[in-house]
Amino acid sequence: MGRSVLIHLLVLGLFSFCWTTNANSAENNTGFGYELLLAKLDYLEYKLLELQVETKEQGESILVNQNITRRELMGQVSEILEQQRIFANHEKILNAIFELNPRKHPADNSKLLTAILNEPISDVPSTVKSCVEMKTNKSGRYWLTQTDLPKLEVYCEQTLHGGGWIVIQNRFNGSVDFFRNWTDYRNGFGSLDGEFWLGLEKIRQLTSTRMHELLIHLEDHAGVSKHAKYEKFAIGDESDQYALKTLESCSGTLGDSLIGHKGMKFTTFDRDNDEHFGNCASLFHGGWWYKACHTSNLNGPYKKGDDPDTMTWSTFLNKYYGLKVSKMMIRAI
Ligand SMILES: [Ca+2]
Repeated sequence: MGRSVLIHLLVLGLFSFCWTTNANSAENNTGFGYELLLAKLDYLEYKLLELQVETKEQGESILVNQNITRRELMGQVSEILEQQRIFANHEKILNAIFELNPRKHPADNSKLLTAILNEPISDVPSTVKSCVEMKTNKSGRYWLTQTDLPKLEVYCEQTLHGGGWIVIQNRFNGSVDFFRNWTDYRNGFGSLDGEFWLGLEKIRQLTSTRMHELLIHLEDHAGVSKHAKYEKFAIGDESDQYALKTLESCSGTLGDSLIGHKGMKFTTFDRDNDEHFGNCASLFHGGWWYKACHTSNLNGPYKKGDDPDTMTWSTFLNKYYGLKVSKMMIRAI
């Protein structure tokens, strides 16, 4: 705010200086006095530009450091807009004076400044230690910076079921193909802003460094939503084929269609770790902790119908049924 006050003083000084000089300008629009006026105008204009650029650089620096909340960012933007408004007034004064002797017009500088100020601010996700400990209920993308883990971008679900959830799987319109190979399921695929699978390696890192609970949120095509919550959830590492090693205490309205998969390794069409003589991922077109083969298939084909070869959870309606929405989330405990 100190900068705003300085800008006000500069503009007021300019205005008063111009006012006293205007009285003599009609008969004296050349010579040393007028040149002095132009020099001062140039100086003031330069200082305003300098302040605007400095403000923008400070804003960018804060973004790079990622230590700013969105609310604080909007405060910075408001300050820039206020300074832009002040500069617009300054430009009006300059225009009025230069009508006397248009040796130089400030329009070019003004255009430059407008271009700088209108430059879009990149949508950089904020940095948080965990979805649970953050102080906002705004769901979205965030960078997790846990001391014992590499920096990781995740989607935090902050409204459903009390919030604080890291979404590990999200499906709602079938736009992303989930019939993928081992590498894709290990590394993750899709977009955090849309449908996605976070990736087995990231899920392993998260659940092996801190205990997590698991929440399954499902909706059918009639708009009915149900959920299941497991108090403890963890998977093994890649040498263990990301086995579903911890799954405890199911509650909620969905029924438990995952417990039969506990202890099973993950299977994709190019890596058969299931107990079936064939490959369950090839038979049911997904990637899952298949046994021989499944009671749930949330990475299966996105389609309607009474069919185990769908995105399904058998205890939702006590039959295999293609669902509309599937969201799998974990939360640190
Ligand atoms: Ca098999």
